Amino acid sequence: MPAPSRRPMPAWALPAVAGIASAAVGAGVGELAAAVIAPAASPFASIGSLLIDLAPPWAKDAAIALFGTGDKLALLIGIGVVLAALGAFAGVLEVRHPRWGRGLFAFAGVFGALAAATRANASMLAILPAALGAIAAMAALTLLLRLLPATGAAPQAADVAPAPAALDRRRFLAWAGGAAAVGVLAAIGATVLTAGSRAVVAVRDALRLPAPVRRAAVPASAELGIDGLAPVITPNRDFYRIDTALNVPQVDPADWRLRIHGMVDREVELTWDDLLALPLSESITTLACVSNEVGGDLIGTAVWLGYPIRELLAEARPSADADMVLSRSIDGFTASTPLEALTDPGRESILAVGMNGEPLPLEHGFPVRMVVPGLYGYVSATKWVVDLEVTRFDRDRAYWSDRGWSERGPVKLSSRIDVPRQGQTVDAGRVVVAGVAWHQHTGIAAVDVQVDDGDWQPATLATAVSADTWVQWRFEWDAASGPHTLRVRANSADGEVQTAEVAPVAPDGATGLHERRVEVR
Ligand SMILES: Nc1nc2c(c(=O)[nH]1)N[C@H]1C(S)=C(S)[C@@H](COP(=O)(O)O)O[C@H]1N2
Ligand SMILES: [Mo]
Repeated sequence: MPAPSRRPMPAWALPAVAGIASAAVGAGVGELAAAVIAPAASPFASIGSLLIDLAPPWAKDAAIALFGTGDKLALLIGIGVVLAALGAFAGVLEVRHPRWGRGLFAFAGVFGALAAATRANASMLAILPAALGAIAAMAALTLLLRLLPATGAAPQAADVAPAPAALDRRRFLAWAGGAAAVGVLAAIGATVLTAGSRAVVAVRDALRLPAPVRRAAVPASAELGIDGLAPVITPNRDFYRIDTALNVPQVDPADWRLRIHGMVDREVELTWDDLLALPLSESITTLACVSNEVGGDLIGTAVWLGYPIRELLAEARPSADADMVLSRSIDGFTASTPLEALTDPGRESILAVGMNGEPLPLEHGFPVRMVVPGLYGYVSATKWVVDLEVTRFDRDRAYWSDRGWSERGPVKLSSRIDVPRQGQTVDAGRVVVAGVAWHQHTGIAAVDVQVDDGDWQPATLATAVSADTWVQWRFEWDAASGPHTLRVRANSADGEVQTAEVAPVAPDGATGLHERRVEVR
Protein backbone atom coordinates (compact mmCIF):
# COMPACT_ATOMS: atom_id res chain seq x y z
CA MET A 1 0.00 0.00 0.00
CA PRO A 2 1.52 3.33 -1.00
CA ALA A 3 2.16 5.75 1.85
CA PRO A 4 -0.26 8.67 1.73
CA SER A 5 1.55 11.58 0.19
CA ARG A 6 1.65 14.64 2.43
CA ARG A 7 1.78 18.12 1.13
CA PRO A 8 4.40 20.05 3.10
CA MET A 9 2.85 22.37 5.61
CA PRO A 10 3.85 26.05 5.50
CA ALA A 11 6.25 26.95 8.28
CA TRP A 12 3.78 29.33 9.92
CA ALA A 13 0.93 26.83 10.20
CA LEU A 14 1.87 25.15 13.47
CA PRO A 15 2.94 28.37 15.24
CA ALA A 16 -0.39 29.85 14.17
CA VAL A 17 -2.20 26.86 15.63
CA ALA A 18 -0.23 27.32 18.86
CA GLY A 19 -1.24 30.97 18.94
CA ILE A 20 -4.92 30.26 18.37
CA ALA A 21 -4.91 27.57 21.06
CA SER A 22 -3.15 29.96 23.46
CA ALA A 23 -5.69 32.67 22.70
CA ALA A 24 -8.45 30.16 23.49
CA VAL A 25 -6.77 29.37 26.82
CA GLY A 26 -6.50 33.08 27.61
CA ALA A 27 -10.09 33.82 26.66
CA GLY A 28 -11.41 30.88 28.65
CA VAL A 29 -9.33 31.69 31.73
CA GLY A 30 -10.39 35.35 31.50
CA GLU A 31 -14.08 34.48 31.33
CA LEU A 32 -13.80 31.94 34.12
CA ALA A 33 -11.90 34.37 36.34
CA ALA A 34 -14.58 36.97 35.69
CA ALA A 35 -17.35 34.52 36.54
CA VAL A 36 -15.66 33.82 39.86
CA ILE A 37 -14.40 37.23 40.95
CA ALA A 38 -16.19 39.94 38.98
CA PRO A 39 -19.01 38.80 36.67
CA ALA A 40 -19.44 42.32 35.28
CA ALA A 41 -15.80 42.33 34.16
CA SER A 42 -16.03 39.55 31.59
CA PRO A 43 -13.32 40.57 29.11
CA PHE A 44 -15.49 39.61 26.12
CA ALA A 45 -18.50 41.52 27.37
CA SER A 46 -16.39 44.50 28.42
CA ILE A 47 -14.65 44.77 25.06
CA GLY A 48 -17.99 44.31 23.33
CA SER A 49 -19.68 47.01 25.33
CA LEU A 50 -16.70 49.34 24.89
CA LEU A 51 -17.01 48.82 21.12
CA ILE A 52 -20.75 49.52 21.33
CA ASP A 53 -20.03 52.73 23.25
CA LEU A 54 -17.42 53.83 20.72
CA ALA A 55 -19.43 52.85 17.65
CA PRO A 56 -20.53 55.76 15.46
CA PRO A 57 -24.24 55.91 14.56
CA TRP A 58 -23.75 54.41 11.10
CA ALA A 59 -22.15 51.36 12.69
CA LYS A 60 -25.12 50.92 15.02
CA ASP A 61 -27.49 51.23 12.05
CA ALA A 62 -25.48 48.77 10.02
CA ALA A 63 -25.33 46.25 12.85
CA ILE A 64 -29.06 46.45 13.47
CA ALA A 65 -29.82 46.37 9.75
CA LEU A 66 -27.56 43.34 9.20
CA PHE A 67 -28.21 41.31 12.31
CA GLY A 68 -31.41 42.78 13.76
CA THR A 69 -31.69 41.97 17.43
CA GLY A 70 -28.99 39.31 16.92
CA ASP A 71 -26.49 42.17 16.71
CA LYS A 72 -24.94 41.31 20.09
CA LEU A 73 -24.24 37.68 19.24
CA ALA A 74 -22.72 38.87 15.97
CA LEU A 75 -20.49 41.27 17.89
CA LEU A 76 -19.28 38.56 20.30
CA ILE A 77 -18.55 36.21 17.40
CA GLY A 78 -16.70 39.05 15.69
CA ILE A 79 -14.54 39.61 18.77
CA GLY A 80 -13.83 35.88 18.88
CA VAL A 81 -12.72 35.88 15.26
CA VAL A 82 -10.45 38.89 15.80
CA LEU A 83 -8.99 37.25 18.90
CA ALA A 84 -8.28 34.03 16.98
CA ALA A 85 -6.57 36.02 14.22
CA LEU A 86 -4.57 37.92 16.81
CA GLY A 87 -3.59 34.60 18.42
CA ALA A 88 -2.45 33.14 15.10
CA PHE A 89 -0.38 36.23 14.44
CA ALA A 90 1.08 36.14 17.96
CA GLY A 91 2.13 32.53 17.44
CA VAL A 92 3.92 33.25 14.17
CA LEU A 93 5.49 36.39 15.59
CA GLU A 94 6.77 34.66 18.71
CA VAL A 95 8.70 32.13 16.59
CA ARG A 96 10.40 34.87 14.57
CA HIS A 97 10.90 37.32 17.42
CA PRO A 98 10.71 35.65 20.80
CA ARG A 99 8.68 37.74 23.32
CA TRP A 100 6.84 39.74 20.63
CA GLY A 101 4.00 37.24 20.39
CA ARG A 102 3.64 37.22 24.15
CA GLY A 103 3.81 40.99 24.04
CA LEU A 104 0.81 40.97 21.73
CA PHE A 105 -1.14 38.90 24.26
CA ALA A 106 -0.07 41.29 27.00
CA PHE A 107 -1.33 44.17 24.88
CA ALA A 108 -4.67 42.40 24.35
CA GLY A 109 -4.85 41.86 28.11
CA VAL A 110 -4.25 45.54 28.83
CA PHE A 111 -6.93 46.45 26.30
CA GLY A 112 -9.41 44.03 27.94
CA ALA A 113 -8.53 45.33 31.40
CA LEU A 114 -9.02 48.94 30.32
CA ALA A 115 -12.34 48.05 28.71
CA ALA A 116 -13.51 46.36 31.92
CA ALA A 117 -12.27 49.17 34.17
CA THR A 118 -14.11 51.82 32.15
CA ARG A 119 -17.55 50.13 32.32
CA ALA A 120 -20.20 51.73 34.50
CA ASN A 121 -20.11 50.31 38.02
CA ALA A 122 -16.72 48.70 37.44
CA SER A 123 -15.23 47.36 40.68
CA MET A 124 -11.58 47.46 41.75
CA LEU A 125 -11.27 43.86 40.61
CA ALA A 126 -12.33 44.63 37.06
CA ILE A 127 -8.85 44.46 35.57
CA LEU A 128 -8.05 41.04 37.06
CA PRO A 129 -9.89 38.70 34.63
CA ALA A 130 -8.27 40.17 31.51
CA ALA A 131 -4.87 40.23 33.24
CA LEU A 132 -5.15 36.58 34.27
CA GLY A 133 -6.36 35.66 30.80
CA ALA A 134 -3.35 37.35 29.20
CA ILE A 135 -0.92 35.62 31.58
CA ALA A 136 -2.52 32.25 30.80
CA ALA A 137 -2.27 32.91 27.06
CA MET A 138 1.40 33.87 27.35
CA ALA A 139 2.20 30.77 29.39
CA ALA A 140 0.32 28.52 26.98
CA LEU A 141 2.16 30.02 24.02
CA THR A 142 5.55 29.48 25.65
CA LEU A 143 4.77 25.86 26.45
CA LEU A 144 3.23 25.00 23.08
CA LEU A 145 6.05 26.54 21.09
CA ARG A 146 8.50 24.40 23.05
CA LEU A 147 6.65 21.35 21.74
CA LEU A 148 6.83 22.58 18.18
CA PRO A 149 8.24 19.78 16.03
CA ALA A 150 11.65 20.57 14.58
CA THR A 151 11.26 21.69 11.00
CA GLY A 152 13.34 20.49 8.06
CA ALA A 153 16.49 18.57 8.75
CA ALA A 154 16.88 19.55 12.33
CA PRO A 155 20.00 18.02 13.83
CA GLN A 156 19.25 14.98 15.94
CA ALA A 157 21.56 13.60 18.57
CA ALA A 158 23.34 10.66 16.99
CA ASP A 159 22.59 8.21 19.81
CA VAL A 160 18.86 8.98 19.86
CA ALA A 161 16.62 7.23 17.40
CA PRO A 162 15.30 10.09 15.26
CA ALA A 163 11.65 10.61 16.11
CA PRO A 164 9.68 10.74 12.89
CA ALA A 165 8.50 14.32 12.26
CA ALA A 166 4.93 13.07 11.90
CA LEU A 167 4.99 11.74 15.43
CA ASP A 168 6.30 15.03 16.76
CA ARG A 169 3.64 16.84 14.89
CA ARG A 170 0.91 14.61 16.22
CA ARG A 171 2.13 15.17 19.75
CA PHE A 172 2.19 18.91 19.23
CA LEU A 173 -1.32 18.95 17.77
CA ALA A 174 -2.58 16.86 20.68
CA TRP A 175 -1.19 19.41 23.13
CA ALA A 176 -2.53 22.35 21.14
CA GLY A 177 -5.94 20.68 20.89
CA GLY A 178 -5.83 19.97 24.61
CA ALA A 179 -5.00 23.59 25.35
CA ALA A 180 -7.82 24.83 23.16
CA ALA A 181 -10.17 22.38 24.88
CA VAL A 182 -9.10 23.76 28.28
CA GLY A 183 -10.01 27.23 27.04
CA VAL A 184 -13.39 26.12 25.75
CA LEU A 185 -14.13 24.20 28.95
CA ALA A 186 -13.20 27.23 31.05
CA ALA A 187 -15.54 29.37 28.95
CA ILE A 188 -18.33 26.84 29.35
CA GLY A 189 -17.64 26.75 33.08
CA ALA A 190 -17.94 30.55 33.15
CA THR A 191 -21.31 30.41 31.39
CA VAL A 192 -22.58 27.77 33.79
CA LEU A 193 -21.34 29.75 36.80
CA THR A 194 -22.90 33.03 35.72
CA ALA A 195 -26.14 31.28 34.74
CA GLY A 196 -26.18 29.64 38.16
CA SER A 197 -25.79 33.00 39.86
CA ARG A 198 -28.79 34.38 38.02
CA ALA A 199 -30.73 34.35 41.26
CA VAL A 200 -32.67 37.34 40.00
CA VAL A 201 -34.56 35.07 37.61
CA ALA A 202 -35.84 33.11 40.60
CA VAL A 203 -36.76 36.31 42.42
CA ARG A 204 -38.72 37.45 39.39
CA ASP A 205 -40.44 34.09 39.00
CA ALA A 206 -41.60 34.19 42.60
CA LEU A 207 -42.82 37.77 42.37
CA ARG A 208 -46.51 38.70 42.47
CA LEU A 209 -47.19 42.26 41.41
CA PRO A 210 -50.03 44.11 43.16
CA ALA A 211 -53.34 44.39 41.36
CA PRO A 212 -53.71 47.63 39.40
CA VAL A 213 -56.02 50.29 40.80
CA ARG A 214 -57.03 50.96 37.19
CA ARG A 215 -57.03 48.34 34.47
CA ALA A 216 -56.54 49.06 30.79
CA ALA A 217 -58.70 47.25 28.28
CA VAL A 218 -58.23 46.60 24.59
CA PRO A 219 -61.59 47.14 22.85
CA ALA A 220 -62.60 44.04 20.89
CA SER A 221 -62.88 46.16 17.75
CA ALA A 222 -59.19 47.12 18.03
CA GLU A 223 -58.11 43.67 16.87
CA LEU A 224 -58.88 42.82 13.25
CA GLY A 225 -57.55 39.30 13.74
CA ILE A 226 -56.03 39.04 10.26
CA ASP A 227 -53.45 36.31 9.75
CA GLY A 228 -50.00 37.86 9.43
CA LEU A 229 -51.06 41.23 10.87
CA ALA A 230 -49.20 42.32 14.02
CA PRO A 231 -51.55 41.83 16.98
CA VAL A 232 -52.52 45.00 18.88
CA ILE A 233 -50.71 43.75 21.96
CA THR A 234 -47.27 42.32 21.25
CA PRO A 235 -46.53 39.21 23.33
CA ASN A 236 -43.44 39.66 25.52
CA ARG A 237 -41.51 36.93 23.71
CA ASP A 238 -42.03 38.75 20.39
CA PHE A 239 -41.31 42.24 21.71
CA TYR A 240 -38.25 43.74 20.05
CA ARG A 241 -35.24 44.28 22.27
CA ILE A 242 -32.71 47.04 21.73
CA ASP A 243 -30.07 48.08 24.24
CA THR A 244 -26.36 48.46 24.74
CA ALA A 245 -26.21 45.77 27.43
CA LEU A 246 -24.23 42.72 26.31
CA ASN A 247 -25.07 41.01 29.56
CA VAL A 248 -28.58 41.70 30.78
CA PRO A 249 -28.18 43.59 34.08
CA GLN A 250 -29.22 41.47 37.05
CA VAL A 251 -30.97 43.80 39.44
CA ASP A 252 -32.46 42.30 42.58
CA PRO A 253 -35.59 44.31 43.51
CA ALA A 254 -34.44 44.14 47.13
CA ASP A 255 -31.38 46.21 46.17
CA TRP A 256 -33.18 48.51 43.75
CA ARG A 257 -33.29 52.23 44.60
CA LEU A 258 -34.39 55.17 42.51
CA ARG A 259 -32.89 58.53 43.28
CA ILE A 260 -34.53 61.70 42.02
CA HIS A 261 -32.14 64.62 42.37
CA GLY A 262 -30.46 67.51 40.59
CA MET A 263 -32.42 70.71 40.09
CA VAL A 264 -35.06 69.88 42.67
CA ASP A 265 -36.16 71.36 45.98
CA ARG A 266 -36.15 68.00 47.67
CA GLU A 267 -34.35 64.79 46.77
CA VAL A 268 -36.58 61.75 46.61
CA GLU A 269 -35.44 58.18 47.11
CA LEU A 270 -37.64 55.23 46.40
CA THR A 271 -37.22 51.53 47.17
CA TRP A 272 -38.97 48.64 45.46
CA ASP A 273 -41.33 48.26 48.42
CA ASP A 274 -42.08 52.00 48.33
CA LEU A 275 -42.92 51.75 44.65
CA LEU A 276 -45.15 48.69 44.99
CA ALA A 277 -47.02 50.33 47.86
CA LEU A 278 -48.10 53.15 45.53
CA PRO A 279 -51.34 52.84 43.52
CA LEU A 280 -50.24 51.25 40.23
CA SER A 281 -52.24 51.58 37.02
CA GLU A 282 -52.20 49.88 33.67
CA SER A 283 -51.61 51.87 30.50
CA ILE A 284 -51.21 50.69 26.93
CA THR A 285 -48.38 52.33 25.05
CA THR A 286 -46.61 51.60 21.79
CA LEU A 287 -42.83 51.73 22.11
CA ALA A 288 -40.72 52.37 19.01
CA CYS A 289 -37.01 52.48 18.33
CA VAL A 290 -35.46 55.39 16.46
CA SER A 291 -33.48 52.77 14.51
CA ASN A 292 -36.68 51.33 13.08
CA GLU A 293 -36.54 51.53 9.29
CA VAL A 294 -39.69 52.37 7.38
CA GLY A 295 -41.67 49.12 7.47
CA GLY A 296 -39.40 47.70 10.18
CA ASP A 297 -40.34 45.71 13.25
CA LEU A 298 -38.50 47.56 16.03
CA ILE A 299 -41.87 48.58 17.47
CA GLY A 300 -44.34 46.92 19.80
CA THR A 301 -47.24 47.58 22.11
CA ALA A 302 -47.69 46.34 25.65
CA VAL A 303 -49.96 46.75 28.64
CA TRP A 304 -47.63 48.38 31.14
CA LEU A 305 -48.22 48.44 34.88
CA GLY A 306 -46.66 51.40 36.58
CA TYR A 307 -46.75 54.63 38.48
CA PRO A 308 -46.77 58.13 36.96
CA ILE A 309 -43.37 59.81 37.09
CA ARG A 310 -45.11 63.21 37.40
CA GLU A 311 -46.28 62.27 40.91
CA LEU A 312 -42.71 61.57 42.01
CA LEU A 313 -41.44 64.73 40.33
CA ALA A 314 -44.18 66.69 42.08
CA GLU A 315 -42.73 65.50 45.38
CA ALA A 316 -39.22 66.49 44.32
CA ARG A 317 -40.39 69.89 42.97
CA PRO A 318 -38.15 70.64 39.95
CA SER A 319 -36.84 74.18 39.73
CA ALA A 320 -38.46 76.49 37.20
CA ASP A 321 -35.44 76.63 34.87
CA ALA A 322 -35.05 72.85 34.54
CA ASP A 323 -36.16 71.43 31.17
CA MET A 324 -34.86 67.86 31.05
CA VAL A 325 -34.66 64.67 33.06
CA LEU A 326 -31.57 62.56 32.52
CA SER A 327 -32.55 59.01 33.42
CA ARG A 328 -29.77 56.56 34.11
CA SER A 329 -29.70 52.79 33.99
CA ILE A 330 -27.66 50.66 36.36
CA ASP A 331 -25.39 49.86 33.40
CA GLY A 332 -24.64 53.51 32.65
CA PHE A 333 -27.01 54.09 29.71
CA THR A 334 -28.71 57.48 29.89
CA ALA A 335 -31.69 59.11 28.17
CA SER A 336 -32.65 62.78 28.02
CA THR A 337 -36.40 63.29 28.30
CA PRO A 338 -38.02 66.72 28.13
CA LEU A 339 -39.25 67.54 31.64
CA GLU A 340 -42.66 68.55 30.31
CA ALA A 341 -43.23 65.09 28.81
CA LEU A 342 -42.84 63.68 32.31
CA THR A 343 -44.85 66.28 34.25
CA ASP A 344 -47.72 66.54 31.71
CA PRO A 345 -50.89 65.34 33.50
CA GLY A 346 -52.26 64.21 30.14
CA ARG A 347 -49.43 61.80 29.36
CA GLU A 348 -48.97 58.41 30.99
CA SER A 349 -45.20 58.66 31.51
CA ILE A 350 -44.53 55.92 34.00
CA LEU A 351 -42.06 53.92 35.98
CA ALA A 352 -43.17 50.51 34.74
CA VAL A 353 -42.85 47.29 36.76
CA GLY A 354 -45.21 45.09 34.73
CA MET A 355 -45.47 44.17 31.06
CA ASN A 356 -48.48 42.30 29.69
CA GLY A 357 -49.54 40.91 33.05
CA GLU A 358 -46.15 39.85 34.39
CA PRO A 359 -43.12 41.50 35.97
CA LEU A 360 -40.88 43.09 33.33
CA PRO A 361 -38.80 40.41 31.62
CA LEU A 362 -35.13 40.82 32.56
CA GLU A 363 -34.17 41.98 29.07
CA HIS A 364 -36.96 44.57 29.09
CA GLY A 365 -35.68 46.28 32.22
CA PHE A 366 -36.52 44.24 35.33
CA PRO A 367 -37.37 45.41 37.88
CA VAL A 368 -38.16 48.98 36.78
CA ARG A 369 -38.04 50.89 33.49
CA MET A 370 -39.49 54.06 32.05
CA VAL A 371 -42.21 54.22 29.42
CA VAL A 372 -43.14 57.58 27.88
CA PRO A 373 -45.80 57.75 25.17
CA GLY A 374 -44.77 59.67 22.05
CA LEU A 375 -40.98 59.54 22.33
CA TYR A 376 -38.54 57.08 20.81
CA GLY A 377 -37.06 54.62 23.29
CA TYR A 378 -33.55 56.10 23.23
CA VAL A 379 -34.76 59.36 24.80
CA SER A 380 -37.33 57.96 27.19
CA ALA A 381 -37.58 54.24 27.84
CA THR A 382 -34.61 53.66 30.16
CA LYS A 383 -34.54 50.06 31.36
CA TRP A 384 -33.08 49.02 34.73
CA VAL A 385 -33.54 52.68 35.67
CA VAL A 386 -31.99 53.74 38.98
CA ASP A 387 -31.53 57.49 38.76
CA LEU A 388 -33.48 60.52 37.55
CA GLU A 389 -31.52 63.73 37.44
CA VAL A 390 -33.52 66.88 36.85
CA THR A 391 -31.34 69.10 34.70
CA ARG A 392 -31.21 71.14 31.48
CA PHE A 393 -30.57 70.20 27.85
CA ASP A 394 -27.79 72.78 27.68
CA ARG A 395 -26.09 71.24 30.68
CA ASP A 396 -26.21 67.46 30.20
CA ARG A 397 -26.22 65.06 27.29
CA ALA A 398 -27.51 61.51 27.07
CA TYR A 399 -25.85 58.34 25.80
CA TRP A 400 -26.97 58.54 22.15
CA SER A 401 -26.88 62.34 21.91
CA ASP A 402 -23.11 62.01 22.26
CA ARG A 403 -23.07 59.60 19.35
CA GLY A 404 -24.66 61.57 16.59
CA TRP A 405 -28.32 61.20 17.47
CA SER A 406 -30.70 64.04 18.15
CA GLU A 407 -31.07 65.02 21.80
CA ARG A 408 -34.86 65.04 21.41
CA GLY A 409 -36.76 62.20 19.78
CA PRO A 410 -40.49 62.59 19.25
CA VAL A 411 -41.89 59.59 17.37
CA LYS A 412 -42.59 60.28 13.70
CA LEU A 413 -45.87 59.54 11.97
CA SER A 414 -45.52 56.21 10.19
CA SER A 415 -47.28 53.13 8.88
CA ARG A 416 -46.51 49.62 7.74
CA ILE A 417 -48.02 46.94 5.49
CA ASP A 418 -48.01 43.51 7.17
CA VAL A 419 -50.25 41.60 4.72
CA PRO A 420 -49.57 40.48 2.04
CA ARG A 421 -45.90 39.72 2.56
CA GLN A 422 -43.20 41.16 0.34
CA GLY A 423 -43.07 39.19 -2.90
CA GLN A 424 -46.12 37.09 -2.02
CA THR A 425 -48.23 35.66 -4.83
CA VAL A 426 -51.98 36.13 -4.37
CA ASP A 427 -55.01 35.15 -6.40
CA ALA A 428 -56.72 37.79 -8.51
CA GLY A 429 -59.92 39.20 -7.07
CA ARG A 430 -60.56 40.35 -3.53
CA VAL A 431 -57.28 40.64 -1.58
CA VAL A 432 -57.08 41.85 2.01
CA VAL A 433 -54.26 44.33 2.59
CA ALA A 434 -53.60 45.14 6.26
CA GLY A 435 -51.09 46.73 8.57
CA VAL A 436 -50.54 49.14 11.42
CA ALA A 437 -50.09 52.92 11.67
CA TRP A 438 -48.82 55.02 14.56
CA HIS A 439 -48.12 58.49 15.81
CA GLN A 440 -47.93 58.02 19.54
CA HIS A 441 -49.52 60.68 21.70
CA THR A 442 -51.02 62.35 18.63
CA GLY A 443 -53.10 59.58 17.15
CA ILE A 444 -54.04 58.39 13.68
CA ALA A 445 -56.99 59.93 11.80
CA ALA A 446 -56.84 57.94 8.58
CA VAL A 447 -54.75 55.57 6.50
CA ASP A 448 -54.59 55.53 2.70
CA VAL A 449 -53.42 52.84 0.33
CA GLN A 450 -52.08 53.31 -3.16
CA VAL A 451 -51.85 50.58 -5.77
CA ASP A 452 -49.07 51.19 -8.29
CA ASP A 453 -49.39 54.85 -9.24
CA GLY A 454 -53.14 55.07 -8.77
CA ASP A 455 -55.14 57.35 -6.49
CA TRP A 456 -54.77 57.14 -2.75
CA GLN A 457 -57.76 55.22 -1.41
CA PRO A 458 -58.97 55.20 2.19
CA ALA A 459 -58.33 52.10 4.29
CA THR A 460 -60.62 51.08 7.15
CA LEU A 461 -59.24 51.74 10.63
CA ALA A 462 -59.78 49.40 13.56
CA THR A 463 -60.63 51.08 16.87
CA ALA A 464 -57.52 52.66 18.32
CA VAL A 465 -56.82 51.74 21.94
CA SER A 466 -55.73 55.35 22.38
CA ALA A 467 -53.62 58.01 20.72
CA ASP A 468 -50.62 56.40 22.48
CA THR A 469 -50.90 53.14 20.56
CA TRP A 470 -50.64 51.99 17.01
CA VAL A 471 -53.84 51.19 15.18
CA GLN A 472 -54.55 48.38 12.78
CA TRP A 473 -55.99 49.09 9.32
CA ARG A 474 -57.32 47.02 6.43
CA PHE A 475 -58.01 47.64 2.78
CA GLU A 476 -59.94 45.48 0.34
CA TRP A 477 -58.23 45.40 -2.96
CA ASP A 478 -59.76 44.16 -6.15
CA ALA A 479 -56.54 42.78 -7.57
CA ALA A 480 -55.96 42.27 -11.29
CA SER A 481 -53.30 39.86 -12.58
CA GLY A 482 -49.74 40.99 -12.87
CA PRO A 483 -47.06 42.48 -10.66
CA HIS A 484 -48.21 45.32 -8.39
CA THR A 485 -46.81 47.68 -5.78
CA LEU A 486 -48.84 48.53 -2.69
CA ARG A 487 -48.01 51.67 -0.73
CA VAL A 488 -49.37 52.98 2.58
CA ARG A 489 -49.61 56.48 4.04
CA ALA A 490 -50.92 57.52 7.44
CA ASN A 491 -52.69 60.75 8.39
CA SER A 492 -52.18 62.07 11.85
CA ALA A 493 -54.95 63.31 14.15
CA ASP A 494 -53.32 66.75 13.98
CA GLY A 495 -53.61 66.94 10.18
CA GLU A 496 -50.10 65.83 9.24
CA VAL A 497 -49.80 63.57 6.20
CA GLN A 498 -47.01 61.00 6.30
CA THR A 499 -44.23 62.25 4.07
CA ALA A 500 -42.90 60.30 1.13
CA GLU A 501 -39.55 61.99 1.56
CA VAL A 502 -36.97 59.38 2.47
CA ALA A 503 -34.83 60.06 5.55
CA PRO A 504 -32.44 57.61 7.22
CA VAL A 505 -32.92 56.54 10.84
CA ALA A 506 -30.12 58.85 12.10
CA PRO A 507 -30.30 61.37 13.64
CA ASP A 508 -33.98 61.38 14.64
CA GLY A 509 -35.95 58.63 12.90
CA ALA A 510 -36.66 57.36 9.38
CA THR A 511 -39.30 58.76 7.04
CA GLY A 512 -40.70 57.58 3.73
CA LEU A 513 -43.54 55.33 2.68
CA HIS A 514 -43.63 51.58 3.16
CA GLU A 515 -44.35 49.57 0.04
CA ARG A 516 -44.75 45.94 -0.87
CA ARG A 517 -44.47 44.24 -4.23
CA VAL A 518 -46.91 41.43 -4.83
CA GLU A 519 -47.65 39.12 -7.73
CA VAL A 520 -51.29 38.58 -8.65
CA ARG A 521 -52.06 35.48 -10.70
N1 LIG B 1 -30.64 50.67 30.07
C1 LIG B 1 -30.99 50.85 28.79
N2 LIG B 1 -32.25 51.23 28.52
C2 LIG B 1 -32.64 51.41 27.23
C3 LIG B 1 -31.72 51.23 26.19
C4 LIG B 1 -30.39 50.85 26.51
O1 LIG B 1 -29.53 50.69 25.64
N3 LIG B 1 -30.07 50.66 27.83
N4 LIG B 1 -32.13 51.40 24.89
C5 LIG B 1 -33.30 52.23 24.65
C6 LIG B 1 -33.80 52.07 23.31
S1 LIG B 1 -32.83 52.70 22.07
C7 LIG B 1 -35.01 51.51 23.04
S2 LIG B 1 -35.65 51.58 21.48
C8 LIG B 1 -35.80 50.86 24.10
C9 LIG B 1 -36.15 49.44 23.70
O2 LIG B 1 -36.85 48.80 24.74
P1 LIG B 1 -37.14 47.26 24.63
O3 LIG B 1 -35.81 46.58 24.46
O4 LIG B 1 -37.84 46.85 25.87
O5 LIG B 1 -38.00 47.05 23.41
O6 LIG B 1 -35.11 50.82 25.31
C10 LIG B 1 -34.42 51.98 25.65
N5 LIG B 1 -33.90 51.79 26.99
MO1 LIG C 1 -33.98 52.51 20.19
